[in-house]
Amino acid sequence: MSDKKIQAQPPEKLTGIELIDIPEKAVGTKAIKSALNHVFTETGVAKGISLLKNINQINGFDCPGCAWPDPDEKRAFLAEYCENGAKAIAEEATKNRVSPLFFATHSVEEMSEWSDYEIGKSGRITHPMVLKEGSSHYEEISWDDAFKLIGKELNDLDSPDEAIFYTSGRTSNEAAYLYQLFVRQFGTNNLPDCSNMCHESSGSALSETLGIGKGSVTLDDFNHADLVIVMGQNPGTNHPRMLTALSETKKNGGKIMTINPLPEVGLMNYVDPQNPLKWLGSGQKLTDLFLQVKINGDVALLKIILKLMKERENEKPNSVFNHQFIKEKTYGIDEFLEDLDNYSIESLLPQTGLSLKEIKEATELIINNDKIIICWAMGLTQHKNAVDNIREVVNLLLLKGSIGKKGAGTCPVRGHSNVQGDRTMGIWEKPKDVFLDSLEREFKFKTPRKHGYDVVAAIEAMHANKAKVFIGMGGNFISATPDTEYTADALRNCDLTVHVSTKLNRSHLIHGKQALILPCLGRSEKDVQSSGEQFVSVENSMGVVHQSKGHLDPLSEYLLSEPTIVAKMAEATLKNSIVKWSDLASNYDLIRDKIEATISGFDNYNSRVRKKGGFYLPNNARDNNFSPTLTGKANFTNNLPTDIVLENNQFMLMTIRTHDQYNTTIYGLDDRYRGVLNERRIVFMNPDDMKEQGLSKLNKVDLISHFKGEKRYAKGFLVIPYSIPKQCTATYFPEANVLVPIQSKARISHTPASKTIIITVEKNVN
Ligand SMILES: Nc1nc2c(c(=O)[nH]1)N[C@H]1C(S)=C(S)[C@@H](COP(=O)(O)OP(=O)(O)OC[C@H]3O[C@@H](n4cnc5c(=O)[nH]c(N)nc54)[C@H](O)[C@@H]3O)O[C@H]1N2
Ligand SMILES: Nc1nc2c(c(=O)[nH]1)N[C@H]1C(S)=C(S)[C@@H](COP(=O)(O)OP(=O)(O)OC[C@H]3O[C@@H](n4cnc5c(=O)[nH]c(N)nc54)[C@H](O)[C@@H]3O)O[C@H]1N2
Ligand SMILES: [Mo]
Repeated sequence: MSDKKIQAQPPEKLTGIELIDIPEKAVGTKAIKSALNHVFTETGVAKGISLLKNINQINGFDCPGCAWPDPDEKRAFLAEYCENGAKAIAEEATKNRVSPLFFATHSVEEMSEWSDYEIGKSGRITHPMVLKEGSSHYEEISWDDAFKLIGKELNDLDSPDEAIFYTSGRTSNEAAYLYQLFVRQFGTNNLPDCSNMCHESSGSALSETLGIGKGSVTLDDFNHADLVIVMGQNPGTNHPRMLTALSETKKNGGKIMTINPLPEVGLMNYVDPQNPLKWLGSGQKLTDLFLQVKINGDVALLKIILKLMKERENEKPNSVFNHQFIKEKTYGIDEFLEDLDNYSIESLLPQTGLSLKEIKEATELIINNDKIIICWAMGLTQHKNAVDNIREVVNLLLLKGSIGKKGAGTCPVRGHSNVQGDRTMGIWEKPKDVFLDSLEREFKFKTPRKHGYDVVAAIEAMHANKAKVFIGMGGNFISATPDTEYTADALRNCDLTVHVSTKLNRSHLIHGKQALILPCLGRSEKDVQSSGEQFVSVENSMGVVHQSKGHLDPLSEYLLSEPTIVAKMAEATLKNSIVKWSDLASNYDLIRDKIEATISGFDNYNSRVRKKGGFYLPNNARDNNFSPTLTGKANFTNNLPTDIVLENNQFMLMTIRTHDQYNTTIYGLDDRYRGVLNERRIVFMNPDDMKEQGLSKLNKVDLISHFKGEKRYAKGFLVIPYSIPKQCTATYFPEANVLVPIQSKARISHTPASKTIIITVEKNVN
């Protein structure tokens, strides 16, 4: 191998931008055309039709696109998938193969110079592969030898805490449960997961305030809500099936308020994909009130609303607050109301970028409606004060008594299709003692009690040579995590890096001394074990556990299922385990029996999961019971607005997704709903800011982030004037992850602050 470091950032190449008018509506004919195009090009027509027929059907497989729930019973053919769900399955069912010959032809260094789009389009990995120390190319390895290598490296460590076991959110309940069991028997709680970078802030805030780290609403609540507030979320792209639920809210007379720095097309106008007659019209107006807030201005905005609510309640008692609910169910109201007095509307207003008139209008909507749902995603969770954001959302709902009743409550919209289920299964670096106690009872071993590393701490540990083996159950660690160059050095420090993957990605190229790629079955594929054909189960964003069963033939005879891979890693590593690993991996009913025995809410798991639509897990907040919190009641909290003050010429940068990517998997180079085609290296800016900076449309610039005197560079981006508040900018991840400092993370949840990056924008002189 040459001495040159393999590059960890995507290459700087531009791809030939074309700007188009921003569409007026989401979904409709273009979306259907784009979906079918992707599916048929990637998979071929016959396979494509078979895939589309089975996605999200009762006996089919769970769409790997997102965690939005399906209707409990009624599901129409071609209905409960969406353009981006179709793209997700097309990626998995692609005709393209990454075979041993492919790896023999392309060195690691060569592949590292490809864009993420090119890497992903190479296709599905067909064989287990090893990169030996000092070698430039991956080569084939037998499964047995791969597991032996893992067992040896893990057992050679001075302490189990020197190993990191990452999980991405596609892993099924069955695989996740076995994985955490293996890791804990090995002796560590180092189980960081993608949730640490995603909804961890929601989990932290909701557990503290409501006693459950998950949302409280069900899909049916959208039929009954008076008002749905969508904050920091772009469902038109990332949860398109949610638009159907919002459309139902409107049909039933409810209103929708959107709080976002961008007027995201999907939230403005929408066309029902099930009603082709409407495809040609202008669509249904979804958002009634749009607040174009500044990035990270949400706590300030909510505080102004809360202050106005308090003012009105003082003027006209009983007109705003739900006193009975507050008295019976909550704790800390007085302190909370007092704390509001520490802030003045005048000082908060500039942080929001809004006019007081707009905020008053929003407040009226909140005052005049009782059944309120608040939905949110990454726009609230990826800031330094992200936990504050969500606790402030809870404060608002508590004042109105708008939780634990029909048509009202919290709705953190999850990303990965089983990220919520993985946590329920114990994929967590901070497990609760009750859970560990039950593992000990069932499996007769001493569980580790010391909390493990989350994502950021895991990177820091590898960087400091405190961790030396990295195993990734799915995901694309190098591209999903912050501070790309720092994280790359961390991974390079390892003795062994292992990835259980379906598709080639950049994490295979930024490796430890030795590296393994273990290819596994995808969701859409048949999983046949010695006891017969298996299915797995997953939990959606609203706590419904249901089955998922693939129908396609596996693309290669060498693929193993995730549960099998975990079982074999365990057998190769653990010496005194009483767990019958191979029995569990050959019959997933046996895994579900163990889940039932150790995790509450899974009674009669095997029979209930076989019922149409699955079953709901218990949810105390939904039941209006907040006893699991420390005070035994729902807690009001005092929260902090942003403390970031931008200097002259500095901008706030948020890193978001295009309409053509799934996290680090790049489906295509378009962001159709924002009018950008064939280019990812762009930065959206306010036209007045551009003028002040002397920048014109499509000027090439470098983005430089500033953190505690350190500078980080992402070079070669094209400026696009866009409807975005002043001093706010946006670009895409993973390209911009290099700008996120490893230490820039949310308080409490430690989620990387990838939506509050302080940057300057400089003309690119090359
Ligand atoms: N097709 C597709 N579907 C996906 C994914 C995908 O990549 N592609 N990813 C999945 C995953 S893992 C997740 S977590 C979800 C992500 O779903 P989203 O959270 O919708 O994804 P982002 O693109 O990060 O969009 C964040 C939104 O928040 C807004 N925003 C940013 N900062 C702020 C702020 O400070 N305040 C407010 N109010 N708004 C802000 C942005 O303008 C943007 O509209 O989607 C899931 N579904
Ligand atoms: N700057 C910035 N960074 C972010 C975010 C952001 O908004 N801004 N968002 C964050 C969020 S919300 C998340 S969730 C993370 C996502 O982080 P990850 O979950 O780590 O990343 P993905 O891109 O979803 O992982 C894609 C890879 O998963 C593998 N894969 C796909 N399906 C399967 C399967 O069925 N089994 C297995 N074993 N592997 C499979 C494929 O090899 C594919 O390359 O990124 C985070 N990073
Ligand atoms: Mo996510």
